[in-house]
Amino acid sequence: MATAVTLGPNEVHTTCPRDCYDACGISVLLRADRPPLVRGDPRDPVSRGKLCRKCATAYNGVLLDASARLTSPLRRSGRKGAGEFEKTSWDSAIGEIAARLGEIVATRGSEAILSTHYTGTFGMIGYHFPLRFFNRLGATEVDPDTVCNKAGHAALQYVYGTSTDGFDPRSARDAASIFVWGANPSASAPHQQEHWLEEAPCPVVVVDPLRTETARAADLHLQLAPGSDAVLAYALMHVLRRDGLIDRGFLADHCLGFEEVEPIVEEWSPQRAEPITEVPPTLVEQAASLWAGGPSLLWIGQGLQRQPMGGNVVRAVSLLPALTGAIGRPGGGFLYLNGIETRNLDEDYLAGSHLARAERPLVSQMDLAAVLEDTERSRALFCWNINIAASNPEQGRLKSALSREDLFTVAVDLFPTDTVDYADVVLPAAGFLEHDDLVVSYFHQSLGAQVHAVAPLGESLPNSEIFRRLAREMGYEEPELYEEDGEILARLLQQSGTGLGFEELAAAGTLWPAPEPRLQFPELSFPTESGRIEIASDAAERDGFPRVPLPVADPRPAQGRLRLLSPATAWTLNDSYGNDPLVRRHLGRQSVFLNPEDAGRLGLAPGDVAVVRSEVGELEVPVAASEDVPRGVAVLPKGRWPKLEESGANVNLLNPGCKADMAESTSVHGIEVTVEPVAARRGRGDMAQGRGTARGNGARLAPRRPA
Ligand SMILES: Nc1nc2c(c(=O)[nH]1)N[C@H]1C(S)=C(S)[C@@H](COP(=O)(O)OP(=O)(O)OC[C@H]3O[C@@H](n4cnc5c(=O)[nH]c(N)nc54)[C@H](O)[C@@H]3O)O[C@H]1N2
Ligand SMILES: Nc1nc2c(c(=O)[nH]1)N[C@H]1C(S)=C(S)[C@@H](COP(=O)(O)OP(=O)(O)OC[C@H]3O[C@@H](n4cnc5c(=O)[nH]c(N)nc54)[C@H](O)[C@@H]3O)O[C@H]1N2
Ligand code: SF4
Ligand SMILES: [Mo]
Repeated sequence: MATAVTLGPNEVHTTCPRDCYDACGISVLLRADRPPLVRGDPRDPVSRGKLCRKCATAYNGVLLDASARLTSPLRRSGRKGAGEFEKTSWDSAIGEIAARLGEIVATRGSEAILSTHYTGTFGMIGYHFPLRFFNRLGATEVDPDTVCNKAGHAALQYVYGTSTDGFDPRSARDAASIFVWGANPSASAPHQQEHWLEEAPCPVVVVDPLRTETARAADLHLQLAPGSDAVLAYALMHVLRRDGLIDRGFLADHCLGFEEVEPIVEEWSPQRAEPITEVPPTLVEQAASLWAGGPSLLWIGQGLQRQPMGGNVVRAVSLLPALTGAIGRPGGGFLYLNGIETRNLDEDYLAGSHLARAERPLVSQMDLAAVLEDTERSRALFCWNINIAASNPEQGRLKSALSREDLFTVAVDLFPTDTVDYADVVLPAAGFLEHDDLVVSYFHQSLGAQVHAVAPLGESLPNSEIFRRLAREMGYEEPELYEEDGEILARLLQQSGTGLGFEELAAAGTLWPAPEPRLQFPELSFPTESGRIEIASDAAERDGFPRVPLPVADPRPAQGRLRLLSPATAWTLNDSYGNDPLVRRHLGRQSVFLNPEDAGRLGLAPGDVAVVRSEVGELEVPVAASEDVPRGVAVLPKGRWPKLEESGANVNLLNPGCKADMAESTSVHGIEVTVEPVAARRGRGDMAQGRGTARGNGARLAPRRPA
């Protein structure tokens, strides 16, 4: 399905490649003597003419502002972390990096070089091409997904054999209900909230401890205690079983091990679950009957699995579609992420997996600070597509490890982030408006062309060109390291089977290679060991997990402690745009949101400065009271640039980097903190100026879009 895009003169159609479900179609209007105007493309079926508020601001703000960007390679001139640099040339920067890497490979081995990266760009080339270089080099890989969603991937692989072959969102037209479990599209997928969910022809059920805008707009909100999702899933299954809504034929033909969970299902009535989940049994009954009203869609959020038992939780929740046989039917299924293979793209080709001469060591992002403290283990660090000093756990410890004089650090970014401040050599990356790439949404099963609209700012270069230059300087000979972007794009489009060239794709706008909604698991064969849906899993058992997901919840925080959640806000994309002046104005001061009752009990009035303390750090921030936050929970959203805060830190200063039960993955939504008034109530005066800092008890978690 293609929507023909007819461009006006001086207009370029492109696609947003950020780590976001939406992958919006964008129009760039080139104007004489003025910066280009970057807007949602009105002809694009995803953006429908409107970008999210953060990109509408930052794409016309810092993104093309040469004074905010890195525009030339830099060498460190001050102490580590000071952010003091002098300009250098590409040749000398690349020469220095290659020399240092060569020396480390010769003396310590390539494993002493670490590569940490994530989804700064999720353009296919910008994300994958540098991996060819690191595969050839044999560097230690800092496992990217462990900072985001790896527990959920691992869990779904046990149950369904895959986590990246989700439902086709277009199949909502045939769904009896949509469950959004632990995702907040009102912030993290704004166009899916505004279009897909609002236009869904069926009831929407949201499961989230917070009353987000998504929860407000839903037909039913199950506001559960954080960390109690597995128990809630069992209570729902209990009702389905009790009311004869289970598809026993489907279970017998396509699933393994229902008999092992059935006795547990029988035990966990909504009444028994309520003291743990805090969800009233009548709401569980309503939700179960909506789910079983026909094939239904389950959106498993990435936020859901960032908790101590995140893997168990996702295994438990993912049983719902199996129990009602909602798999392989239009309008039924689950979605975690739609991977690039659903568009037939070959990840191994893109990343040059075959270039690795031996298995590369893997380190969890949760262990990065510890590994960087170890002077034997780590001699050099590459940070690209990531801003670890803002987004990784153990912010204090990480920054001291990054201060090591003998840790040769290279940062590749668009902006002078906190991470860049610790680099020995800084390489300026070109932004997505400055080069071509291919964008593959992880929600819709669509493709979009990222088309260069303006020249790279200053001397900046796309990631791919930077790593081609490095490969050359290292003297590598493999041709894959030098493949040009145009060739890669042509090859990818060939793989996609659309029959289009890059220019044709650009002209087509957002394109769905499959004209009709794809069925999830149409053959009802699953890439598990047994070929069935594994409700009970030998593989999980071998890996040291229970055979079946268990109805367990995290213990409630001890007296005086609160569970800290730090989800996305609508105004930043992870830590990106935290430096945009307009974005910062809208965000207001970094604040901790509390339920008014908790705030009162703690002796805190809105605007008071509180000390939020965890086992690894403390942060002084003003308090905002909000009924959207349940009792026992504190919310301090992610997305701030530490160095731009008065405290010099963001919420990850409080993050001890504990791992979830599976895959060494983050459990950032499982942190416990205390919140106390700052003794002298200092700062009350400043607080009055803080914009966006909510006052009174009516504060909303999400600052509203200005008119
Ligand atoms: N407390 C808390 N912490 C969290 C989370 C949370 O929920 N709570 N969420 C976690 C999650 S889900 C994630 S994914 C991580 C994300 O954390 P990060 O990956 O650090 O976040 P981003 O801001 O998406 O992007 C990183 C950097 O990539 C740069 N960049 C953009 N485009 C390019 C490019 O083309 N080339 C290069 N070289 N750089 C580019 C951006 O300028 C930015 O500085 O944060 C995690 N941290
Ligand atoms: N505006 C914006 N958009 C983004 C991002 C961003 O930073 N800003 N980040 C992007 C990235 S990298 C990712 S990974 C995605 C993530 O997007 P989402 O999958 O939506 O994840 P989060 O925003 O971390 O959290 C979603 C919800 O999980 C809830 N949650 C926390 N603990 C629990 C729990 O125990 N149980 C349940 N049921 N829910 C819980 C939180 O309250 C929150 O409302 O968004 C992407 N889109
Ligand atoms: S970040 Fe997401 S919502 Fe914003 S423009 Fe990009 S794709 Fe659209
Ligand atoms: Mo993420």
